[in-house]
Amino acid sequence: MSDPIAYERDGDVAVLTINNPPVNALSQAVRQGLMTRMDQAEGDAGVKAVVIVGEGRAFIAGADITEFGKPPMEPSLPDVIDRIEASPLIVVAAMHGVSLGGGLEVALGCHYRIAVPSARIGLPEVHLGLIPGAGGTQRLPRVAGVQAAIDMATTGRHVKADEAHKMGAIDVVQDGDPTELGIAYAQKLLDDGAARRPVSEMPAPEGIDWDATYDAVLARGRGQIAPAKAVRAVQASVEKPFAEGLLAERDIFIELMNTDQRKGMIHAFFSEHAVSNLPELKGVDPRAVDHIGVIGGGTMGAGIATAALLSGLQVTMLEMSSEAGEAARGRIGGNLAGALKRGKISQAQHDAIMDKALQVSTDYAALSDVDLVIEAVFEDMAVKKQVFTKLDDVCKQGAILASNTSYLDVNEIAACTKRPEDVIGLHFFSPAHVMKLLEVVVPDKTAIDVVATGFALGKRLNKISVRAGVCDGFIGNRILSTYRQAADQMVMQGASPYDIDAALEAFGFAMGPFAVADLAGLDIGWAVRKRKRAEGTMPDGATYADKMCEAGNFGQKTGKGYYDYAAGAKARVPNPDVMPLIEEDRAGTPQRTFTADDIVRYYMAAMVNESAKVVGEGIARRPLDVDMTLLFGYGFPRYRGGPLKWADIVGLDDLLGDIKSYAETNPEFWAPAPLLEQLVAEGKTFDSLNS
Ligand code: T1G
Repeated sequence: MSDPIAYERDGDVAVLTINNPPVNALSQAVRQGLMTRMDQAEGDAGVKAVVIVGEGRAFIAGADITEFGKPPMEPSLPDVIDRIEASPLIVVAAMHGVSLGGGLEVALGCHYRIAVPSARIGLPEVHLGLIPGAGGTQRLPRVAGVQAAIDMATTGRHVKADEAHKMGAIDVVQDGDPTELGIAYAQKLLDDGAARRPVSEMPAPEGIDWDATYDAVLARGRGQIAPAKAVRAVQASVEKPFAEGLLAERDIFIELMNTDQRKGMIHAFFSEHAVSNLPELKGVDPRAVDHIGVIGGGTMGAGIATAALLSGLQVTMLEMSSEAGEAARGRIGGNLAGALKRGKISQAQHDAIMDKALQVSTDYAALSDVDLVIEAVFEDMAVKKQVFTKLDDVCKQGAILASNTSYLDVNEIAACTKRPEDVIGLHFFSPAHVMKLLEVVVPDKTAIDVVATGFALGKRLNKISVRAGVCDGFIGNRILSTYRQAADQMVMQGASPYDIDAALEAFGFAMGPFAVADLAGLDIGWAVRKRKRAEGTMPDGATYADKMCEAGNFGQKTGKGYYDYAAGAKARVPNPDVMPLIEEDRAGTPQRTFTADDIVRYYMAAMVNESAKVVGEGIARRPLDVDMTLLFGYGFPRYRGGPLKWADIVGLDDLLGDIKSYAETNPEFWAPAPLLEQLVAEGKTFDSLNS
């Protein structure tokens, strides 16, 4: 590749411009280029200062993540940064876009830093299961203080230029062209006789209560270790001389580089990008979507409308009455008020949305000009078919008709229209303007440009879009149904709901399945069981879960479910009425003890087995599609990468062995997935199917 670092002179100032699209990652060529160009500047007569600037949309987005897991290539980033800092010339970083991870570390290796107002800095390594590995935890405390450094290194959050300036990480914030700003600032420093200012020579900041900080960060990480390790690295910047602090940081970095959590989080990072980049959509132009219709202004419909409005789309909300329409407008207004309060939108944007972009109507004719319509009406096939029949009559040619159904057969819905090629499923997760996951459900006759439009809409709404085939529950809810049944099996065999929740929260879930059920409402499952018993697809006889509901225990919404919420949702005191009901139902079932590890293995075996069936049947395109679904829609812990990444790490042959042993007592539920058996037989991993 051509030299990624351009070299130019402007009077006494040499300008090094990094050009490594798309985000100036610090590849080996960039690192080598910086070393070479620093030598060139120092050998160039008359040069008294150097400016380092990024071409394109970023200063530097960080180390080149594609190099992770491969043998390290010289020069290392710490060596490059030490080389920059040791230069006898004054070195200025001119920053715009993002300066993240190694990018910020390069900037901190410079003697001065100038940035445009829209620039952002950050140390996001914890999102990759790592900590900064090129001096970030040693230099940032020296310019910004310990608290700011710990906040940034443990959360990975992006910090805007003005805040970075206030904390001392950036010296000057000024609007303009980054290169010109850098040259002018360097020239001013020379004119003022400013000295070089190596950060490593600045005094170490005051210490804090490190153990208390470590414990608090560890507890917040819910099993993820990198953030807490970052605290220890910052501690080294205070308690050790700079050179020894660098070594301490490097030791922690290398320790984390070899962890399963790093493997899981890097997998999540790349999968997050790959999941919406489907090969079959390459070169397919999506249809233009500027105006959408939403039918049904309940929580889900209002959330969908909110997400669309926040992305700049015009929305026509259709409800069945003016009162319902106004209630929908109120829900959307409430959602937008939250966005306003969080600074996501300005008051002017809020008012423009509510006064212009959002229209509410009770007349289907109002949808005659929409480019795409999403129905979010009652989950009943007859109702859906009525809606789609009307849409077929009213909507213009080329309009896309989408259902937000969470499990109904979208092929059957498409078949009731004269335009099945324009029908698709867009399954949002509640609250739709907050949850990142969008399942793009593709019926048999859907046109490829309609699929492309679904993904384009998902990107515009800042969603993680996953392609799903048509089956009961698509990807996420189908797998959820299976592992929830596994949890219920364990309850019948002797594990308490409380042990199960505790074991899975220790595994990394934010909430265990029974706490989640209390949050969602136990009456939802009760209604489904009653419907299925009425249809004859479920055996008669009330279970303990039914008896809980018959007693009015619906979970948080009634103050009691599996837990008693009298002391508040955080307390989660077990409801004493539950175990006696469970013990009644257990009668006749052989009992066994479950350790926390047993619980995780049983629960995860069910999740992995069903996931393998979903991939094997083509409902999900690749294992990574299942991983991203569970990460972004079901609270699976990100540092484990997803259920199928976790399975690869723990070993598929052991998992298959577990499943076969469970199948001895329940052969139908635990029938091994053919794909899992095939991978074990071939000695392959789920990851081998992700390319
Ligand atoms: N390395 C390699 N490729 C990267 C990359 C990186 N650091 N960051 C982004 N890309 C690719 C990405 O895969 C995608 O590729 C394209 O750029 C556009 O990304 C030593 C060890 C920078 C805020 O963690 O947060 O430094 O899919 O779609 O939404 O201490 O990417 O198009 O082929 O996300 O505008 C620390 C991770 C590394 C930054 C841009 N840095 N990246 O967001 O575009 S570790 C990070 C991001 C480190 C040092 C440590 C975002 C972004 P493709 P995109 P975007």
